[in-house]
Amino acid sequence: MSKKTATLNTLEPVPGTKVWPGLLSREAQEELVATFREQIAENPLYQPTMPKTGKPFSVSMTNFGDLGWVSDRTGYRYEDRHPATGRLWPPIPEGLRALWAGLTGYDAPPEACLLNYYGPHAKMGLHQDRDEKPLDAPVLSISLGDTAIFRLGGLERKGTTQSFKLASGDVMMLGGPSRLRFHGIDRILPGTSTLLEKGGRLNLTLRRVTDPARANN
Ligand code: MD6
Ligand code: FE
Repeated sequence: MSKKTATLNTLEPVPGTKVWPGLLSREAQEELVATFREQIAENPLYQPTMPKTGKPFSVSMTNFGDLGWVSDRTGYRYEDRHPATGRLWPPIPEGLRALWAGLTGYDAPPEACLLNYYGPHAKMGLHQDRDEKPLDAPVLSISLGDTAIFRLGGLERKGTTQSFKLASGDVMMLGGPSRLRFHGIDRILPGTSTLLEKGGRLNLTLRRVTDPARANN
């Protein structure tokens, strides 16, 4: 992936929440989409379901890396295989691993890269990312395609929230005191990007899942 960046402007709306608007060039975005396209036959998007209720998510998902985040009636967890194909997840694209190393400064590589696909009506409810062991590792998020309205709350579900837009090529991090902030996607703005032929939005989140300081966890 090209290292060329449109801007090195870093925004930090609250401590630990960092946004790099337009960090990925159009060329880098197209390269990522091409990589995902190549993988899609053997690593298809699937529709996960909510724990207990079995209600389908409006977002479809797949993963890259040693571990992938999955949800079904039995709960949320990380698994090394695709729930529908039974295959190991493909590796995290090199460009994304380099981005993680450059932006997080974390001393171990990411183990999971969750890919979320949003059609025109998809959204994601307010949630915390807390299925990972090392909470000192941030979660790094890359947005591709249509712009999304991202909602950022506090450390409790109730309480005040703010929202901001995430456009194609924007990179965002929840780390430090923001690592467990509630967040979600209110909606996407269809037709705001030409990156994906059929429209919609892709979001990638890179995570460290196991504690690098411990051999077996
Ligand atoms: C999304 N993002 O942008 C959903 N999680 O589609 C997330 O859930 C998220 O952007 C943890 C850290 C950053 C994120
Ligand atoms: Fe999240």
